[in-house]
Amino acid sequence: MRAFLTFVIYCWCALFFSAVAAGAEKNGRDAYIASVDSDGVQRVRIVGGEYFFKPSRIVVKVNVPVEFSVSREAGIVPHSLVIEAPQAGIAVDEDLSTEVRKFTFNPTAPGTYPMYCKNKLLFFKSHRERGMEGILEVVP
Ligand SMILES: [Cu+2]
Repeated sequence: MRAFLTFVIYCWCALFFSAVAAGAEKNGRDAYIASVDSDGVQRVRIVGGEYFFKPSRIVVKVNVPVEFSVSREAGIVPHSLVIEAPQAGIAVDEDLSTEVRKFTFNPTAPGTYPMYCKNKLLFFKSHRERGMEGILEVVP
């Protein structure tokens, strides 16, 4: 009985701290502010998984080319990365692979644009609803 109680308390603590960590991530503490490389490109590495993007908040400069290197964690669940911001010349819709894929775009207007995974398994919440979303912030 005592061992069982210890186990229950341990589980509670583990749950509590993982919830706190998830909350911190949602608040954008893992923001990544891109720097411009010597060849004039802002490079950003993004990893997706159940159910997050890392980093979940990305800050890039306007009118400077951006190169995203994206992949997903190992596992059977498929993921994607979507950013629809035609007003800023951004149209990203990529399926994520465990191998890193690169693509570039040029953000043409400052603003805050959502990025998310469009995947959803029938009858279940979408990955976006489960927290697989983030923010791309384009700054002057
Ligand atoms: Cu997903």
